[in-house]
Amino acid sequence: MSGKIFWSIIVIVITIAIGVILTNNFGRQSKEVKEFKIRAFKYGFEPNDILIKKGDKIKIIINNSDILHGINIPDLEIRGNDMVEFIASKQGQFIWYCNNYCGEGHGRMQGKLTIE
Ligand SMILES: [Cu+2]
Repeated sequence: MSGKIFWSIIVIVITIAIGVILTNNFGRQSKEVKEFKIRAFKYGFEPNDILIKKGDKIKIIINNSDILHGINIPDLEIRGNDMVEFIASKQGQFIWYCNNYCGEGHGRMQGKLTIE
């Protein structure tokens, strides 16, 4: 291999590596995670109303303050007991429910997620 070809390959590899690093860093900055903390209790959520924007990267931490509840958003196919993470993919209003049967008021446990 001639020296010219060798150094050309080195330059190409370094250029690609720099490109990958820059892309990853900018990607991270534009997708900052928006974090919410929700307390779940018999029989409700606090807060029970969340407003976010389409494209937001969301993390909801669920504090099950008495027994296990969790969150289930059927329209978005999102569910979890202690935490849910997702990207808000479509606009609309979505009701979330309790993810685990927790007593006679389980069916009343609701919250509303609005994606603008
Ligand atoms: Cu519950």
